[in-house]
Amino acid sequence: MDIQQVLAQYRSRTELQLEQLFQEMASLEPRLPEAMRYGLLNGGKRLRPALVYLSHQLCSTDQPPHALTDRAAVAIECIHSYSLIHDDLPAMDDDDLRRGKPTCHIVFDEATAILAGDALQCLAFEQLSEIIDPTLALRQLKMMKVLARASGRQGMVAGQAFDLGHVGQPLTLEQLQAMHACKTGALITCAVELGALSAGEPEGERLDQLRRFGDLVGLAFQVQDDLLDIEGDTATLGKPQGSDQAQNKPTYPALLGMEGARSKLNQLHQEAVAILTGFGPDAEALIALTDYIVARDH
Ligand code: GRG
Repeated sequence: MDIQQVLAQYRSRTELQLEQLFQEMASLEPRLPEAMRYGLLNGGKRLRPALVYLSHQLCSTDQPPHALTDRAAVAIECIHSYSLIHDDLPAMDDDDLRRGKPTCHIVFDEATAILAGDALQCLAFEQLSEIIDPTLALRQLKMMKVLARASGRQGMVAGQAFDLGHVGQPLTLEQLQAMHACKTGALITCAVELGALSAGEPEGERLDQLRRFGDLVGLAFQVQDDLLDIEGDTATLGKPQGSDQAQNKPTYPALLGMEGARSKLNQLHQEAVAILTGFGPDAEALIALTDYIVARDH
């Protein structure tokens, strides 16, 4: 299986829908949709929508993704983009560049970037609440709840709050893991869950296994992100691996060393794939995406 090709196909499918959002969007203040569009459509690997689509495929082998799966893919990317726009703000990470381009608040201004993030968050729930077929309404309600919990005070926002509340403080491995499980992991698990729910997967052992798989991939994603950060610094700045950045920021390499972090990544990868293997041959594409996530180079 060529996972790059599969990813490209789902990336196009997602981006086509994201583009369409702005054709329908009349606004009192045109700078707002421009800033939202900039945050949403300035690149991005679209890994979370791919997880939605492939999880749907696993749970509904004989059906192509339907409108609800598309809505979930768009909704999760709206939440992800809002989080990146807000994370880059001076009050948070204060970054000037995102995906190699000036951040939203640099191109527009801080207030517009805050509002663009706010509006993207609302748009995510608007997308999921759009009635497609009355028989799907309960499924949609459940999906909105899953997305709200993953994004909010028990999920991504909680992880961000913990991170900002502990700047400069050493964290234990357990604290680091709990922070990332919320900050990045919750939305990744949510993507897997939304795909399965959009296929009508009922509560039970299979859905629990998929959630566990999502948790493992979410952590693996973060460990790889930490490793890429340090390898990037080594390549561009000539700093030795595991040097100042690794010691100042709470990261897996800072706590475990580069080799320890690689071994952690390997362990999470193997556990995640073992869960999917239990689903049989239908899990092939999701396994290929997992392999891609842990081996990605950006
Ligand atoms: C502001 C409420 C709020 C939350 C922000 C997700 C997050 C919380 C901050 C992002 C900080 C960050 C860069 C974390 C590392 C993991 C991560 C989310 C990387 C970006 O995700 P990718 O690689 O991004 O999927 P692309 O650009 O491909 O969309």
